[in-house]
Amino acid sequence: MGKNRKDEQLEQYRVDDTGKHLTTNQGLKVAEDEFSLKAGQRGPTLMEDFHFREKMTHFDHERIPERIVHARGFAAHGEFEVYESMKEFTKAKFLQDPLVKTPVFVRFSTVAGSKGSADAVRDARGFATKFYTEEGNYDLVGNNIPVFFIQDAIKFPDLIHAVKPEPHNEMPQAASAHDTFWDFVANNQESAHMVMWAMSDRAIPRSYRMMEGFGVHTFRFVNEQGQAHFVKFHWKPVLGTHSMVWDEAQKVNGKDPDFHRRDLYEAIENGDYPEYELGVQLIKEEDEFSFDFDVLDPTKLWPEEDVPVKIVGKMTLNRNVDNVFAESEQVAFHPGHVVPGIDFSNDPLLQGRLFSYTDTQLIRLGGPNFHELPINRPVCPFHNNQRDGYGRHTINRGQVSYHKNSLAQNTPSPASEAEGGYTHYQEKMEGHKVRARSESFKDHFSQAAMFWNSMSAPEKEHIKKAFSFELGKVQSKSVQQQVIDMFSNVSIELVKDVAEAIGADIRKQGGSTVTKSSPALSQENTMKTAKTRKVGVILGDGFNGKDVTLVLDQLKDSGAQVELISDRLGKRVGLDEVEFDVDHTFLTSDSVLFDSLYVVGGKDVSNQFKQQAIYFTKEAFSHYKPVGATHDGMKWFEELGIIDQTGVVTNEDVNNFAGEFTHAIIAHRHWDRQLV
Ligand code: HDD
Repeated sequence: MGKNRKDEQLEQYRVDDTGKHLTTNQGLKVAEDEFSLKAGQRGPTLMEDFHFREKMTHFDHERIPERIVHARGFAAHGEFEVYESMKEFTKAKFLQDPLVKTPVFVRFSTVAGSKGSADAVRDARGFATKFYTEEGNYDLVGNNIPVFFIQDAIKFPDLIHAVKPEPHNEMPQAASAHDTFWDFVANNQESAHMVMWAMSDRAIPRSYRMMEGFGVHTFRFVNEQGQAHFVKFHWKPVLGTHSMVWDEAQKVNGKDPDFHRRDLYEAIENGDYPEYELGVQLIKEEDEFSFDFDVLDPTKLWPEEDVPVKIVGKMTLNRNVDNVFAESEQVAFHPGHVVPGIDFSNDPLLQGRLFSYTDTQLIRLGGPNFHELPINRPVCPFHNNQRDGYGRHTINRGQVSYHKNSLAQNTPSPASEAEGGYTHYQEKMEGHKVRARSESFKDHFSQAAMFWNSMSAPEKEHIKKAFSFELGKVQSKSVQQQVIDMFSNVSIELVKDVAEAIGADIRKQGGSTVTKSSPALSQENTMKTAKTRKVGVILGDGFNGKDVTLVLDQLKDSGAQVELISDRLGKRVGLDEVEFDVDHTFLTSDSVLFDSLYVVGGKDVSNQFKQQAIYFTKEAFSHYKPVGATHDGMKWFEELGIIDQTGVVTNEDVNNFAGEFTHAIIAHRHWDRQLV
């Protein structure tokens, strides 16, 4: 793979210390790095020890403040290409030429948890993309949920105070299942729609590679002629949108708190590059008022069946970072980083974000020169009269640092529009200075009900369970009841079971009158494939090597990833002397770390081995995962009493088995199951 422009730029900052002498930061070679300088072997350390002082001081200052939200994240490099010119709608250069590959850096994150929190929590996920374009950096700072909790940025500190651990005891970590969050929800009912998403499967994605991304706000595309369209941005994962189940997610957080970052990192290392198509929904300026929602309201989506998503390009993530701190931690995103052809709307949430992001980098990255950090530098030149400040790298030459001037021929000079100068869309504005919210923002429940209507039966079941879990953790009876009252406006079918689970009452009848649904919102209708699905193969000594090899080869041909689990590491030997290297033991892995299990067993396995295999199978089965067995595994499935259930594949003919099992894997989960 050739280096793209960003990669080339980063190269000049990369350092490899291997094989080099140890030096101080001043370049002085160090003769000794184990003993501080002392007055006598048993004496006190001397102030004079510059090496000790420098090493310790640097260490003492290693930590920077974590992000106030989205602290837990993981990022990767990649490229974006447009499929066809978007000239009709926008003049943004990176959206014109299909031959141009624009370098990108994407950071995925959870929202509420601290930097060291677990990955598989119930939360929205951040999906922030920095495009290093020829015209400057463009940041699309989105989430995996297309709407937001609040309609005005002034409420963001309140929302985050409510969802973060409670201040008197700093609990719970990375969870919304506590009183203050639900108190906020019940008393800020604009949150209804996003809460529905947050209680749905969307909030526990299977992988960062299998979740959608959304710009959330309405932005503007502006073309060469100055014509504007309202636009909403979508990322559609090529592998489809898939989730875990809640019990599984909670266990994953114990078995592998790094589950999502490991998944992304390993996929890229294996060459299974995550891909996402960029989609846009476009609404003409003159149609601004043609919808039953306000296009400026960030708690509303544009149903894809009404405003189709036009797929315009593809992003491929193909390189892991060299250093997580230098790149993923120091990257600074900002919805206000735009390029000509992309402009804002008056969405009051977006407008407030335009202030917050630079402000937060000042404290987080320690001053106004964070744009000079390697990961944040544009790949195009940048020139202005800004000077100095902590950590300045650039050595600006010359006498002049002001505009206008004559000593430097009035340069750096503003560029005309034709020369690529950014001009703001000339929207006509008029109005009174008011602290208010538009009447058109006041319907909080119609789209929440549409979301509910759009869910498949299992998805509805999961939402009920999520509400029951979260509210079940709330201590205040009053808050629990208020939430039931609030969501009675969405669906009585939903709140009935939840109220019963938490001992609350249904005090409002009626539910919503909205019957509309949007099939695009259900994950049931997503792309399904076996590609990159992890199959755990349970086998011990004495297996049938020929048969197992055939099955594993077919699974690999389908794109699935096969990993071997046994009672100990090392080689397992088949009856026909076929050998396999074991990847994990029952101790070091767990069924929750796999998409499916293929249980083979072996003639020479112990009873304990069998019990472990059954335990793994039972858990995978209870998470609706495809499970398959041949040989000894079939007997164990019979013992478990799961043979006739959906997504349970057994077949003595290994050829048929491989085909059927692959189909079961493609289905992702088998909801139609009686749990044993
Ligand atoms: Fe935000 C980080 C996404 C509303 C203020 N936000 C942040 C990140 C993402 C989002 C993905 C992490 C970027 C990274 O990986 O470094 N935020 C959103 C979306 C929102 C949203 C999709 C609603 C549509 N955010 C929002 C509001 C405000 C902020 C209303 C404040 C007015 N967000 C911030 C922040 C953060 C941030 C405090 C923390 C770290 C950072 O910016 O760089 O400024």
